[in-house]
Amino acid sequence: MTMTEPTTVVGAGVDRVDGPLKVTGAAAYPSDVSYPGTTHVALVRSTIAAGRISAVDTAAAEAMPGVLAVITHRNAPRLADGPATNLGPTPPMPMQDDRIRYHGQYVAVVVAEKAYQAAAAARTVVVAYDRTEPVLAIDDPAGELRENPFGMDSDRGDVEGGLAGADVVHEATYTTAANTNNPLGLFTTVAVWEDEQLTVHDSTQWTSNTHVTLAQVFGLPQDAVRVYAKYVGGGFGSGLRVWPHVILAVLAARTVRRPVKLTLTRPQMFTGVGHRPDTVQRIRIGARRDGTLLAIEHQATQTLSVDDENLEPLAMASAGAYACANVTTRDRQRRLNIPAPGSMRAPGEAQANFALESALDELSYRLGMDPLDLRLRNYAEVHPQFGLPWSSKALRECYTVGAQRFGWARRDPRIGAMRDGGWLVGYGMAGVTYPRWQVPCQARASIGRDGTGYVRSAATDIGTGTYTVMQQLSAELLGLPLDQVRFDLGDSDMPMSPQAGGSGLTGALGNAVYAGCRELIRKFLDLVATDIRSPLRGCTVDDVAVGGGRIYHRADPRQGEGYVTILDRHGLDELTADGTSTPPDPQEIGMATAGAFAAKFVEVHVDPDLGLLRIPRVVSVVDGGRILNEKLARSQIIGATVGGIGHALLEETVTDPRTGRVDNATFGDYLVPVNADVGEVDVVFVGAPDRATPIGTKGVGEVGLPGIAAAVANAVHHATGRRIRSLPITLDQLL
Ligand code: MCN
Ligand code: MOS
Repeated sequence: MTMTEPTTVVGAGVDRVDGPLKVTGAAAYPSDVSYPGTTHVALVRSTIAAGRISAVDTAAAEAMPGVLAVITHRNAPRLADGPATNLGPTPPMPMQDDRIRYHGQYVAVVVAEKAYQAAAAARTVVVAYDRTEPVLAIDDPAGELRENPFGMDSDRGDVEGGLAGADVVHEATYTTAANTNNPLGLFTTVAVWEDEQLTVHDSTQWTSNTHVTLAQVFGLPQDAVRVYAKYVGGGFGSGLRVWPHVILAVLAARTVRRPVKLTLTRPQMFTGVGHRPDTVQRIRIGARRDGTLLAIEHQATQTLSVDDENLEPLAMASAGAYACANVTTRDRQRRLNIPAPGSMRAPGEAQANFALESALDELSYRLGMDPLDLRLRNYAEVHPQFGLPWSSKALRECYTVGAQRFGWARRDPRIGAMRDGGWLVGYGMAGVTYPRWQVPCQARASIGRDGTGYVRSAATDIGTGTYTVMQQLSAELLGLPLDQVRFDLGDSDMPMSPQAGGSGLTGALGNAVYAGCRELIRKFLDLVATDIRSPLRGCTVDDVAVGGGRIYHRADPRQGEGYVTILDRHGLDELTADGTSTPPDPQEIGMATAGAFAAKFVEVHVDPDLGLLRIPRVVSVVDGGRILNEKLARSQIIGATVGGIGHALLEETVTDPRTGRVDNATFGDYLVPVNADVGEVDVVFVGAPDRATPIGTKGVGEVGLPGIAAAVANAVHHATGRRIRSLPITLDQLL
């Protein structure tokens, strides 16, 4: 049983299996879940960014109609800290003391019969503060500066020596604004206590972690907690951590001994579930006249919240991208009185790629060289840090196919030389080397007497298509038609799964499904190992293939029998097997485990009189290894391209420099791209199955985003001669 037997299903762009449930409203998102007697929660947030609570008056709120409880730091129980995860520690537990760390921190919880009663009562809670001066700016020395917070700073060769020997040195500072994830589905937690048994429905990207965290925080045995996340209305990284509101919902339910539903408001989504931190990045880059890179230095500072940690390596990206002998990367975090930053689609990569790929473009002009040629000149044939061959890399093909589809050869390199009527036309490009994220995962596979397969894992589908691609993969691996396999997820009682994050779920889960299905077939073969009635007796799993509901000899497909026949003969209702996947070890396999690669080409039109900027077309060519579902993977790249356009032109979370309040925490004020902002988006997949794991996939959930901002900025320079080094690129910068 190997992956060298492709069926027509896998790879095909089959429609989402959960599509009909979603469009008919039958799919229950956490906000759709309702238990009899559900009560509702409203949250009160601090109106200062730093200081202490000096007094709280909840009397009026407690007297309001329908109010069941008001919880503040004064009556909240002390909670244990959550666990450290592979993304860092759980955010600090809420309402454990009187300290205010940021504007928008939860200071009171109102529980009432009805949502409107809770909301009305929340407005009457009076909180008095002893305010201190908040630290709010990334360059404010009053904020603690953490050096090398991820332990990932790197030094290769001798950067100063490389720069000294370079014919051309480019040095510049790039800045990127804070952005807010803003999934459409407002995060909701439904919590129910029955005796000492806790059930939670949550908008999370990581069911297993919410499960473990709630057990630890509330001091419960693991089997006393069950977490569901069957449908999640998007996350883009904001559902990777167990945020304070989840803890407060559970606490509220325990306090009133009734089911509780808590749905964040849109403004609360700006302060309570993370955001992409703003950055300042310094790049020094030097090259020989022929374009050979001699040195790259990348120093990045990003913001961080008080008492929190956020794993977001930035500069590190520059160490693995190009063949360059001398590279230094430095990451720093400045602690401020701001809501906690967290992962947002392509965390770190999005910001770092903007700096590096802009710097390369600037260098190309200094060298008088085509920007694409400069990238190709410094192509990393082997992993530049580890010296190992890549498990797969088709970045060269991304560049050449992209250039061809885009018509890069038509580009007149002179600035401002291309026009469309009154509009200046610019062509820009960028490359992306995306890191691989793979962590252990488990799945369970069964085949029943009715001949259907059932595969499951505690994973989540946040809108990506996990249900669909895992059903496709299970069908292929079990040799069953697509509609005879069910894949289920989003339940912490199922085998442990990692986060839908780091573009890593498909690989981790897919390989766990592979292991589970293979183990299941082995179990069938075990059953018939000495069965003289079975044509499969004595076969190992490597001797056989599957298809049409049967296991058969690889060498002679006529020799075989159906799952149902075997189960019948042995009087079994079903067989079940577990599978685990673990990340491949580069040393063991002798390869650098590659993530996705991509080349982005962008055309911009700029109206020099009005400062208007339009993006009529984007070409993204992506190497994602084996693509499980062409349609869904394409949607991933299109969606991320839209996110990239937001990053480039529109999105900016504005914090008031005096109060620390997020000033634009609504969809009216926080701009995201709409249909009219997005032109033609051409997506192509190239490459071959990745060699590091049996299923051969690489992640594609994020790679569509980085590179867009740099390609836009580079195109703007080509069109106008203006070099914009800060995101978002706004109209005023173009006038
Ligand atoms: N896929 C595929 N073939 C591959 C890899 C992926 O067909 N070789 C498709 C599948 O449909 C799969 C999807 O792409 O479900 C994403 O797979 P993967 O790259 O493994 O990413 P994850 O499953 O880990 O999903 C998380 C990723 C991240 S990190 C963010 S952020 C993000 C993203 O996915 N958030 C999203 N895409 C999103 N899409 C939607 N609709 N909503 C979000 O919040
Ligand atoms: Mo993605 S930001 O890793 O959920």
